[in-house]
Amino acid sequence: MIQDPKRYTITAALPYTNGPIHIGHLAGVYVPADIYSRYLRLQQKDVAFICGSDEHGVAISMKAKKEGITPQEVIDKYNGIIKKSFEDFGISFDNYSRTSSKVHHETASEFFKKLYDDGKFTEEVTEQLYDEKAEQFLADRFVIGTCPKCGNEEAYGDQCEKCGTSLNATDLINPKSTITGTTPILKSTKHWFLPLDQYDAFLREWVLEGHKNDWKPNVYGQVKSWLDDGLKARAVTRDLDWGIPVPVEGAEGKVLYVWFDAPIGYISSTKEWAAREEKDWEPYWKSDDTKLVHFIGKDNIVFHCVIFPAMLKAEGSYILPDNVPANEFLNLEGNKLSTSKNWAVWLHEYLEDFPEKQDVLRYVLTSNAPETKDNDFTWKDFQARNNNELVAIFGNFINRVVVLTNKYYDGVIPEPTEFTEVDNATLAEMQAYPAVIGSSVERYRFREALGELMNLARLGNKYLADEEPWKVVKENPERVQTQMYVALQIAAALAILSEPFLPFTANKLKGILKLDTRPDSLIDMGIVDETLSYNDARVSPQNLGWDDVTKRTDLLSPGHHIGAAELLFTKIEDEAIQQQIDKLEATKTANEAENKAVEPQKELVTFDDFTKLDIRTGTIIEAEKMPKANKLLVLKVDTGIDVRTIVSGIAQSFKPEDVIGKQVTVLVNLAPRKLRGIESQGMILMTEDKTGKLVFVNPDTDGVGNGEVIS
Ligand code: B3M
Ligand code: ZN
Repeated sequence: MIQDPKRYTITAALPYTNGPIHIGHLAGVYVPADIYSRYLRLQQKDVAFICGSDEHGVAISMKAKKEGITPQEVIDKYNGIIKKSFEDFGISFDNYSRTSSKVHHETASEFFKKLYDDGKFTEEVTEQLYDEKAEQFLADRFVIGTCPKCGNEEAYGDQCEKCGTSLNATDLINPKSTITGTTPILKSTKHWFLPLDQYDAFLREWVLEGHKNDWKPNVYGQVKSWLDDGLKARAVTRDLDWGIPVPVEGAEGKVLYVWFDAPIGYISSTKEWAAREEKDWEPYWKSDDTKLVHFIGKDNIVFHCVIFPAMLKAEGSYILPDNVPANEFLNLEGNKLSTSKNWAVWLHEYLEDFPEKQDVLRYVLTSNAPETKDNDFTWKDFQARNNNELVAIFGNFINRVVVLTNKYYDGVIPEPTEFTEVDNATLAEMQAYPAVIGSSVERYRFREALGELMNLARLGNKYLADEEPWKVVKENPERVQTQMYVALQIAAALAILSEPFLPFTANKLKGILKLDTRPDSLIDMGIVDETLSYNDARVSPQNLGWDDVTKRTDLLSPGHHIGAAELLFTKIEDEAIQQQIDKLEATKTANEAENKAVEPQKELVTFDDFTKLDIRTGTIIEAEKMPKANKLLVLKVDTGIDVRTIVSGIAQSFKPEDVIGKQVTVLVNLAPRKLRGIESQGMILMTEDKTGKLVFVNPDTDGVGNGEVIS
């Protein structure tokens, strides 16, 4: 683990631009990466927080085929949606690029060419899967089959997402083309391979020895199992029409494998950023005093801990990641998040339903982050954490402090009188929090870190509850000056220390406390006169940093003027949550309907068998519920032959009054049978709609009378 780095390159997995992003992306990758980057900046560190859209690969081509548009149109559409979602949720990248950019095509091509010229690839003509109907080779997500390692029947040609194993398409058992559904044949084609097996010793030394104490067990364990399974050469080119053309002779129609080019996207995005900032990009990727950290989800571990490091090692001039703190998966209401099944909370939709509540989602996803195991997001928990923690603890404390300061002192920070032991102990406890929270953040334990931040708010609430300034103020107003002064320091500490986790709240709170107000606005307010220079003015220093909470007990100094009270958080009511749960229920029903298996055909009957059935048109003329039977209706049906009683199991789909007058199809020569003592003489033919609801099978021609034979 690198000690005392001079700069930090923090990368977050490049999202595929084949769809919008959801809470799983935020929880798994982007909120943790943002917390870590914001924390480092508050330590005045030199940070490059890098990301961008991953715009090549089969996933993009499949989406284009599905939507009937070009891959370029797909990536332009979703690059914009994704970029905006990150901005909306305060994910503070220093640069967000895209792998369709010129700088990336150049960077990735140069990288490939260097390895090619240095003889780091093997060139092989191999048998690859080919779809004769679609007339194209099948790789990655163009082919699906059974994973040879775990038996997952929906493994892709390059990876099994269930066990994480990286695969070559020809490893799949019973492969099927996802383009035409046909079974592919094998056809010869030339590709360039990275002989991963030659990096086994390097990877064992670098990871299994070098990072056995500082990499997360879920990451370390996966890398160890790959190495123990034995690394195989891996194709780094593909027969595809969408991607970065292979920059060597004899490679017409071939592109770089998306997982070869995408991680290089971190480098090209850094280059783009450095050019804009007039900095040199190379130290961020080539200096040994740079700390490189990759934030990813667990399905990307093999690419970031085995394949990309082998590529960097082969190229020879790059540093290696100091850590890859991959998170596990977040589930939604007990089921795996799924873009294809629309089983997700999409970020752009969340903000429509919960405007201004970005931090509530950041808070809940961090509190429930799948840091060591898969975890579940439920709307009830979302509501509980907002109401019982953010509103009741954090928001309530701030509101009381600000209301009382305005009530007792017109918003001006009071001069403290003497400090009691409790006062000093409380301030000392507050001053310990930057180190406590920082220690968790530096070990990538963001749930723990956020829990400690909330303990600081609890400290403030306890202090006020124990000191009761609202009672003391009558007899001993001098005492209350100190009590409120102490409470206000904790409020200021929360404004500073919450910024990595809850940036919108931190800004709002700094605004209420006027923590980063320019002195000129204080002069406007007449709090300090114009003769005072900024340094003399008794105003809180601007841009208070993380460590100021440890160094000072006058984050808000006497005479400083805070603003009016404003709620930081508001309660979320049951209706808003029920609406989300109903939305998911509707998605589940639609999915079930879409995936509803068609009943298999019954055994054959003869024409004679069929002619025995006497099926007629009829009309329901009376209907009532069967007493003590919640599924049955007792109907009077005019069959054209007679009016008869038929008992029908439709009471859970129809009210009696809704079926009277309805024309129906009746099997009239079904032997009568007694149901709950009532003789039923026939059967009304029904079926189910997509949602599983019962519907009548009706003759669709108007004017058909009762008793007409249906044959
Ligand atoms: N586009 C994310 C995914 O597998 C993938 C990450 C690339 S990071 C270089 O969904
Ligand atoms: Zn598997």
